[in-house]
Amino acid sequence: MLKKYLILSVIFLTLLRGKEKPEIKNKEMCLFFTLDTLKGLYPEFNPKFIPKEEILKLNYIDGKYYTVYYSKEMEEKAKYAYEILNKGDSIIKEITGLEELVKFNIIFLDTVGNFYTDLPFSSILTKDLTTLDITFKEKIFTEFHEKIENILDKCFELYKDKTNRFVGDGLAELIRLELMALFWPENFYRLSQIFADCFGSSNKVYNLANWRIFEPEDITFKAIESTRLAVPEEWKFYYVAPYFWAKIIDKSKNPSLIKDFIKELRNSKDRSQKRVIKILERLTKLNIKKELKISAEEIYNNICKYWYFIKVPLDMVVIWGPSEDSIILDEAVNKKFVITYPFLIDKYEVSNEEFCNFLNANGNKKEGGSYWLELDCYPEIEKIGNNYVVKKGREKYPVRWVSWYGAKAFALWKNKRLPTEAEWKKAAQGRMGLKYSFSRGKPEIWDSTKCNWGDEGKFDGYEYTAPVFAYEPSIYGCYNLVGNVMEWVEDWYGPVEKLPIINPKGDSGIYKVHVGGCFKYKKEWQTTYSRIAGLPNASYSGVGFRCAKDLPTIEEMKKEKDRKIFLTNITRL
Ligand SMILES: [Ca+2]
Ligand SMILES: [Ca+2]
Repeated sequence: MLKKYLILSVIFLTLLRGKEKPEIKNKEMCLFFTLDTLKGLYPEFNPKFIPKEEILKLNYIDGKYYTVYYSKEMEEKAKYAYEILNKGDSIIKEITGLEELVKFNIIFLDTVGNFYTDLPFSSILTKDLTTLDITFKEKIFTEFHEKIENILDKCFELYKDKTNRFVGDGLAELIRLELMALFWPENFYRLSQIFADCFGSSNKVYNLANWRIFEPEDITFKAIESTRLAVPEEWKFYYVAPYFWAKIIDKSKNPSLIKDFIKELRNSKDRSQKRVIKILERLTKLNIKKELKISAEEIYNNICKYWYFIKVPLDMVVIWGPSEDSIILDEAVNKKFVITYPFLIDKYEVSNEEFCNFLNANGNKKEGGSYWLELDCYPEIEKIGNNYVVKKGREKYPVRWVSWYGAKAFALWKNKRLPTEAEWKKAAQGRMGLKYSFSRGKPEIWDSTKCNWGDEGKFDGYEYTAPVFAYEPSIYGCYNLVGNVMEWVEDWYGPVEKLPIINPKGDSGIYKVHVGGCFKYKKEWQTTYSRIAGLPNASYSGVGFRCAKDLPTIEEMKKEKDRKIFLTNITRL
């Protein structure tokens, strides 16, 4: 999550830094200045404009800090934003020791919950980026990051030294994380997915001393698109820098290190990186140059000391389920559903190799009158003596001819579960309710080369199944949701009309559901809505599965003794 709105912040930072700041005459002007600026930057951007007379105002209690402009339907969110920003200021002061903070004069909420301030780094959601999962709360917390950057820049001109990013961005992120932990603990572990992506399989060493500022030409919308799949090197420092700060505060055993550091910096005319390192070395008695080199392995193994992060298994992704995102279970019925909780889902369909390991550990048992795997029909796995063996070359292809019972047993053995139909469809349809899981946004166009369907190998490259990692992944990073093999889900097959709208689950029937089209079927079946009924003890040549898993709750994570929210000396509200 973090990377997404950091990307937005940095785009703004870079795009706006070079621009001359127009004079703001009054608050009304400021409101329209903000939106006009956005429109100027992005001609495509067309937020819902609210007629002036319908705009309501919420003034800060002392009239000192904020005016929130909002439309009637946004009242609750406006109050929430106001409360958080107000209390957040006192925490920022506590951590930094800065008496004077850069103020927001104005906050504007548009009718879809986008959030702007009169700071030049105001966060937005553009039309191009509507597929990003940026929730209202996250937008508010982004403001803290930007606010700290503003303060450090204004008070200390820290960004003048372009190699000095670890000071400003690192501190801003550290403080932002603290605020999130306080105000939003139930979602605080969201950043975990980024850490898994960035650091989980890397032995790279990041040197924060080399972190340079972005130049405007570095940022293109194309680059943003690609960051959904791979985080560029530069972005990774946004995760390394707050870790650096947390670690040196911890190692120096000085909880007021930030305060002391800022005080020293204020008294110093030289604010170069060299000077900053010297100050930190004196205050911490640590070799800061050495501490600025942080390996991926170190951060991945130790990040949980400082924040409530979960480590996402490398073969799974997190699917976030904010309530405003809707999905369609059945195209014919066209009723919309929502999932309100986050969960984990496998990136890949379960492979022959994995299922073979399961059979070798547990045997091929009978359940519901049938074997978990129908070996008589399935030439890709065979039993030789007491062992189950995959036909050479077919290891990474999806397992098929598995009964629903077999899929369920495998999931339990892996300490996972089957996804519900709604969860699978949420993973496939994303925020925009996509028809094809290979789409990157709307409008959607069928592409016969983007998934494995029943084309007899003419276009998509595979006549039968394709390896589980074939083709480009979905917007959430899952492979072959649509196509390759259809996939068993947890639900019993029943009328979609009768399901509850929130977190639906088909809990009665005779048949189980499998979803998503397969290599045997025509293109009409290769959609995120498609569903077929199958007896749980039956197995099919075109049906496999993938697994899902619950995320740990914050209470469960608190039980792990090495986790702590870092700056525990902060006055709690
Ligand atoms: Ca094919
Ligand atoms: Ca599939």
